[in-house]
Amino acid sequence: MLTMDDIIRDGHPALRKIAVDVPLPASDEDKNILASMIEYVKNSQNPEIAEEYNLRPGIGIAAPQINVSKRMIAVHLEDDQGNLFSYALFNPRIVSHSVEKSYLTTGEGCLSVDYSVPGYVPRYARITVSATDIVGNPVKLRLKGLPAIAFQHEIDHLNGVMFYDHIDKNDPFKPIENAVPVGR
Ligand code: K3U
Ligand code: NI
Repeated sequence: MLTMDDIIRDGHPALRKIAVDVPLPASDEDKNILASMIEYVKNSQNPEIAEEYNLRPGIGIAAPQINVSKRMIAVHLEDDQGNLFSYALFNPRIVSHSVEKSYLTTGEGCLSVDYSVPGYVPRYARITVSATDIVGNPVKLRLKGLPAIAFQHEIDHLNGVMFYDHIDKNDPFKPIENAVPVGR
């Protein structure tokens, strides 16, 4: 199982690389890596397991964060209405997005960043994501709210982008135009 020892930290060059597409159908090795990623996220949200293995809680993870520069992400979270979004995906792509923006009122964190970087991170309010799931089925997701923000955070990791890259350096809490706030 993955632990925090497997997660590379800010400053590691792999976090700034563009990850490559996973050849499909996925190999058993890639499927096993992706399965271990969703397992990490689930385990990290289980207080007993998280304490026993010293896991920092997360709502998602991307393969570059475990030094695997391939396009794989896992997301496991509940939205504000209690709907579960649990996905382990190969080659996710944002195929369309709203003009309207959104941002988390609390700002964002990252398992690869051991300090807090305060500020608003502008995101698209609504996105459509195409991908392939772990058993090889095509997936198309229409997302808004926290799930949309989490997917954008994880897909950014595949492109070598960190959440703090989006924060205005001179005015981190500058109001974001045409944006809906998202709480959690
Ligand atoms: O946001 C976090 C959280 C953890 C438990 C409950 C509720 C929230 C922790 S940071 C996190 O989950 C990152 C994980 C990363 F860096 F590996 F991708 C993902 C994320 C954080 C904030 C907004 C969107 C995505
Ligand atoms: Ni992150």
